[in-house]
Parts: sequence; C-alpha cells; structure tokens
Amino acid sequence: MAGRYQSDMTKDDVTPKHVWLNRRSLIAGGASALALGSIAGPAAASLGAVKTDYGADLEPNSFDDIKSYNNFYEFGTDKSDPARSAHMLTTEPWSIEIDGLVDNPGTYTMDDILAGVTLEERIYRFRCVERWAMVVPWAGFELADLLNKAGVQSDAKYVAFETAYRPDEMPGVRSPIIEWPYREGLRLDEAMHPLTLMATGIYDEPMPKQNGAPIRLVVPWKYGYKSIKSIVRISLVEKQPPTAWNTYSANEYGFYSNVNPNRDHPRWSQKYERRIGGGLFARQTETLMFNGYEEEVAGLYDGMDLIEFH
Ligand SMILES: Nc1nc2c(c(=O)[nH]1)N[C@H]1C(S)=C(S)[C@@H](COP(=O)(O)O)O[C@H]1N2
Ligand SMILES: [Mo]
Repeated sequence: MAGRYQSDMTKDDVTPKHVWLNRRSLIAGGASALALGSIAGPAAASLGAVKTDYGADLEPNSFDDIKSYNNFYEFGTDKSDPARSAHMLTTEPWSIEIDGLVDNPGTYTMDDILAGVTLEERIYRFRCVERWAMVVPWAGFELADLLNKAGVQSDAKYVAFETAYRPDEMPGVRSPIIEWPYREGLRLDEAMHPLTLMATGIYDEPMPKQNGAPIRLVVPWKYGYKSIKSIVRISLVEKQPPTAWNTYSANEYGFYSNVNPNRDHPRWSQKYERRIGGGLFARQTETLMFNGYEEEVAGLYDGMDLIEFH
C-alpha cells in the first residue's frame, strides 16, 4: 500500500449468483458432507450464521477472489503472499486481551467472546484505499456486543486494536514497513455503530487465515486498512490512539479514513474504484461517499470537516 497501487487483476468473473445461492441453500438444507465437500472443500464447516437483509441487493465476490487477493503485511506485501504464508499463523487457542477503561478487563478466550452471541451474515461492500473493491459475505457479530460484555466506562472515548505480533509465524514483520504490531482505532461511537462488525467467517465458513483468522474487525464505510485482522488486544482509552498507517504517513492515511470520493489520496484520485473479479478490463465505478453507507453513518460526523478530518 505504501506507494504501490496494485493493478494485477488476475481473477475471473465473480461467482454467478445462482451458483452462490445454490451453495447457500445446500448448507441451509443440511447437505451431506460429501455434497458440501464437493463444493467447498472437505475441511469446510458451516458456522450457521443467521441471514440478514444487509447487502441482500449486492453480488458477493467469489470465495476464491476473497481469499486469494489480500493485504496482510505481516505475511508479505504482495497480494498473493497472505494466501501462501498465513497458514503459519497459529489461531487455536486464541484470546483477546480487553483492557483500559472497562469494568471487566482480562483475557477473553474465543469461547468467552462467542458466548451468547448469534453470528449473523452481513454482506458488505469493502473498499481498499488502493482503489480496489469487493463485496464480502461476512459472518460475525456487532463489536458493540463485545464492548458491552467488557463494560465500557464513561470516560472511554476511543477503542484501540492490536494484531498479533509473532516473528516466528509472520515472515513479513521482519521488514520494518510499518511499526509492528499493526494497530488501529475507532472513536467510541463508530465502534458502537451497528454496522461495525467483529467477523469470524466468510461464506459461513471459519475465517481464512489470510483474511484475519480467527477474528477481525470490519468497518464497511472506511478504507480497508481500518479493518484490522487477527486481533489480540482491544483497549478502551480516553485519547485518540496511534494507528499503523496514520503513523506511517498522516497526510496520506488519516485517523478517520472514511471512504470519500471528494478527498483524494495525495498520490491518486479516489473518485473511482475497481471491483476485483471483474477481469483485467473491469469497468471503474464511482466511489460512493462512506462507501455507500452514508444514510447509516453520516450522522456520526455532523458538523465535521471531512477533508481536514480525513
Ligand atoms: N493486521 C493487519 N490487518 C490488516 C492489514 C494488514 O496488513 N495487517 N491490511 C489492511 C488492508 S490495507 C486491507 S485492504 C484489508 C484487506 O482485507 P482482506 O485481505 O480480507 O480483503 O485488511 C486490513 N487489515
Ligand atoms: Mo487496503
């Protein structure tokens, strides 16, 4: 991302809708392991995420697109590096340290995190600052549910997130591209917004490691780098926390990072985007304010100058 705009679009067209719908009804119908295996691979296990209306009008990218074209710099900077190397990441057991201004600080195992949680399918648009875009059928739950478990105290104003830092398992962290561990942050009202997701799966299967297993953030109205992967720490804090790309270059990557066609990256326009999976000559489409979620989230920024606070 640091100065590199990848244009090596190599994937075929997105999965035709009927194929995808068939697959979903097979899963819903409790298809035999054999039938499922022939479609999704023998290791696939359904998460049983509850369907929602979110993104019902969107055409998701194929699972193959979503797990083979990635940014996860801990495993290298090429789009194909994470798919090749992320298998090295140990994701079981996993826990998240929740600390700072909370009533119940401590180590939350995945069982703690998922206790009492109903996973939902949320089909969201996803837009990288580099100008490529996808549509992803996430499985997850609202970050607000987890924060409420931890008990947010009244002086907390921001939420800070950290990815695992494991030099033994992450070849990419040997290069000082950004300051490791990868860090991100949200204002508390952004974090509590119902669109803000903690995702544990895609296409109703457990999160592929290259996509941030076992648990990652998804903030659909912000550039993709806000959606931090493989989270091990969540801290409730009073001051705006430092974040990886903002620390790297504040003028290029703001703290807010709301998708905004009117605020160009200093080195490229943000007016257009290109959908992954559309082939080499995929048409560019216009970037949507807040990535198409303006109705839901514009109110969070009433009275704010979105160019200055980009
Ligand atoms: N820990 C970590 N999280 C990360 C990144 C990263 O390099 N490390 N890349 C970000 C960027 S730039 C994007 S566009 C998305 C990509 O998510 P995807 O590979 O699931 O499409 O992950 C974000 N989260
Ligand atoms: Mo990105």
